[in-house]
Amino acid sequence: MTNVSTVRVTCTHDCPDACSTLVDVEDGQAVSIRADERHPVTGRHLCSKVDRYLERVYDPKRLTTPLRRIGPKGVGAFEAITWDEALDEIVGQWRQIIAESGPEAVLPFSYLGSMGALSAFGPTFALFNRLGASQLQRSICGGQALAINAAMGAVQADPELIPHAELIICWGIDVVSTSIHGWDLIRKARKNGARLVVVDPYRSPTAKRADDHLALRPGTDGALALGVANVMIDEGLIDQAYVEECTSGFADFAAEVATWPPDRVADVTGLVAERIIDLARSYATASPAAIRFGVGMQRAAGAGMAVRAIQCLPALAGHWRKLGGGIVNARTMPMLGFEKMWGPGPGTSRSFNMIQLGQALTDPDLDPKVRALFVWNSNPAVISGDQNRVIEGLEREDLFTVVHDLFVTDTARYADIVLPAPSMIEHDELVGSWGFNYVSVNRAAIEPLGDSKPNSEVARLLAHKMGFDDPVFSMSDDELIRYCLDGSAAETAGASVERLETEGFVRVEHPGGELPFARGGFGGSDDGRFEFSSGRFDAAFGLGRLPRFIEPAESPESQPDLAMRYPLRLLTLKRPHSINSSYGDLPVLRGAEPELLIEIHPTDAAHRGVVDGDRVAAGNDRGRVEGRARLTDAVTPGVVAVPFGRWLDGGQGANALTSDRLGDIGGGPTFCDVLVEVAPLR
Ligand SMILES: Nc1nc2c(c(=O)[nH]1)N[C@H]1C(S)=C(S)[C@@H](COP(=O)(O)OP(=O)(O)OC[C@H]3O[C@@H](n4cnc5c(=O)[nH]c(N)nc54)[C@H](O)[C@@H]3O)O[C@H]1N2
Ligand SMILES: Nc1nc2c(c(=O)[nH]1)N[C@H]1C(S)=C(S)[C@@H](COP(=O)(O)OP(=O)(O)OC[C@H]3O[C@@H](n4cnc5c(=O)[nH]c(N)nc54)[C@H](O)[C@@H]3O)O[C@H]1N2
Ligand SMILES: [Mo]
Repeated sequence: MTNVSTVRVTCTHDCPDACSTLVDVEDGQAVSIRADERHPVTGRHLCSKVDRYLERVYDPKRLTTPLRRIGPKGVGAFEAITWDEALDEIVGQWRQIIAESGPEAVLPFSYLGSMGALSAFGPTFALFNRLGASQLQRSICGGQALAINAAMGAVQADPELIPHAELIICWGIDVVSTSIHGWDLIRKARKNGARLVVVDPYRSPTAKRADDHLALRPGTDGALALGVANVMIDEGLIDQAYVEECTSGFADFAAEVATWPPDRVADVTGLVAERIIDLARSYATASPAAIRFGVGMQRAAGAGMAVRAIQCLPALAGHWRKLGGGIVNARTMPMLGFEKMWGPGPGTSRSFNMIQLGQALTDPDLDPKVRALFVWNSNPAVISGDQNRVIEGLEREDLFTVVHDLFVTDTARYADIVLPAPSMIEHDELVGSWGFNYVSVNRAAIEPLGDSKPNSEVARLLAHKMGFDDPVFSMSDDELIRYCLDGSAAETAGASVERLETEGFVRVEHPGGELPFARGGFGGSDDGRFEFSSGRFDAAFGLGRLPRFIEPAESPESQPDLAMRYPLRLLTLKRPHSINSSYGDLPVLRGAEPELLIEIHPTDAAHRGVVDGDRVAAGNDRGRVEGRARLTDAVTPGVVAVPFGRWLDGGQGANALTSDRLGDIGGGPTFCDVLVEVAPLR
């Protein structure tokens, strides 16, 4: 008789939706994965990637044993070894490096390959804290808004209320591709009569479906937001009572905003003045309007200030008074209490921004040099800024690199030791979300493939080999889940272990309820007023009290000399059929996009003698990417789009073109604030 069961697993991909899935298992083998319809956000369908997730689980290239490098770095020649051999080698190397150079010569590197609490923020942090290793600043993804919200209190309402909105602005977010269940909510709103406006330099799948698409120049969102405020104030379209009762600093803000009339905004953004005026009028008069701003707009030098300016708009219009109004987003991850797992706290203040890994590995003046790199949950050879510098660092013969992953990624090719990791259906996990108000506990649906071990287990094994006996290293995954939740904000909000065990997922109340700011209640100020002018903001970021426009770091306006050689603005775009680089080598993505396509406007192509389908290279002083030209008006003249997240077997991807320059706030990236030139390859 076959043994059949169904196990509920919350998706741990780095995605706002955090879907609830049902995995059918026969005799220890997962045979299908489908949506758990009970979950209000997941509803009836999964995304195009997770629909085919079992292909990822059982892909023939999945790692099943630890590996040791036997060829030159980057080639990807390895031999299988046992866990004991791998752990001995790692601990032996670390001990020697620490004895010679001190523990800061060790650098942990991770992001959200799995966003489970144990995998992403678990005992691995305690391990490196205990070692006294260098710290990593993890601000590559929306670091700007994260920092502002940390300093000023989160300015957001429950995204599940979107269907109540009359107007929705998707601002630098491609919901159709990156949060398909967020799109379901927008579709509901549109059925109720809502209009959708998309602010995006690219005609994304979301923009294609919008009532109105404002294709502004990359990195000019701050100017657009100030322009919208200008028109609203000028035309008397603000909610006077809300401004008086629930905000402060309006007069100073109005004075700053007065310097941004539509004509000036048009000059900076490339939009026509009338459309800016229209946007302001429809935004102000909708009852209410919701803004969903994305991570996509947080990749330019002034993106932090743009977020700050956007946050001013609902306060001006009083949209916070009504269900579905304001800025919609949610974040339950920080409610899970994972800091408890971090043990003694950092042993050093030396810290590197993950966007600048290339510098950290190649800077000749660093003392001590980074001599050991431990990578889990991330693929820095593809996802970090200035790829060529990252590769130069990874190629160093005197760098001891360990990579823990499910596959031999482009980063793992440079590793001395590779460790096999399980997929999300193979281990227990506590999962929050960065888009909706849910928390869940996963139980393994199948045994880990081969000898693969979850991140938490690898941390325990390495800690024990190092002789560390902190209690956190003796807790099983189940104990860690209970330990995290105990006394956490998630538990207080209803997500007890007992409920999670029986119900699978629990909706936690949005902080502040359905109308968090209807009468003030903003976190950053003592009196709960929204601060148009803010001493706290200035104290936190040193950028003054008011929002203002910070221009792109690389643009024809800000760097005319550079633009003589590299006149085109670059967008690096995520793929619908991948999650960052995680499906980079799988048929799901390769089938959908057999080739790397470089999208260019027909006018720019004609100037360069490029016709559709030509082999071309996009390049600048940092590097170049080769692909096939796709002539399209999805980009405006002067803009080029390159896909992000493919593996190129050690070749170069979108980040060969990007810089590792940090943006204005929170150490965020500037990956769409880049100049390039495109030339035919003949
Ligand atoms: N299918 C899929 N889903 C994903 C991911 C994935 O890789 N694939 N990644 C996940 C992750 S980690 C994240 S952070 C989210 C990100 O999801 P989103 O927030 O949607 O971000 P992106 O898809 O990076 O970019 C969205 C849009 O921003 C635009 N954009 C670029 N620069 C600017 C600018 O200066 N101003 C404005 N207004 N728009 C700009 C781009 O043209 C793009 O269409 O998606 C998550 N979901
Ligand atoms: N140019 C440019 N660069 C970008 C972006 C962009 O839009 N343009 N987007 C940025 C953003 S928003 C983000 S979030 C980052 C994403 O950067 P990363 O978080 O590094 O994302 P991935 O490339 O998906 O790499 C995650 C890796 O973790 C592995 N993994 C999955 N589960 C586990 C597990 O349980 N254990 C271990 N050990 N490994 C696991 C996966 O197989 C995969 O190889 O990239 C950033 N870089
Ligand atoms: Mo991200």
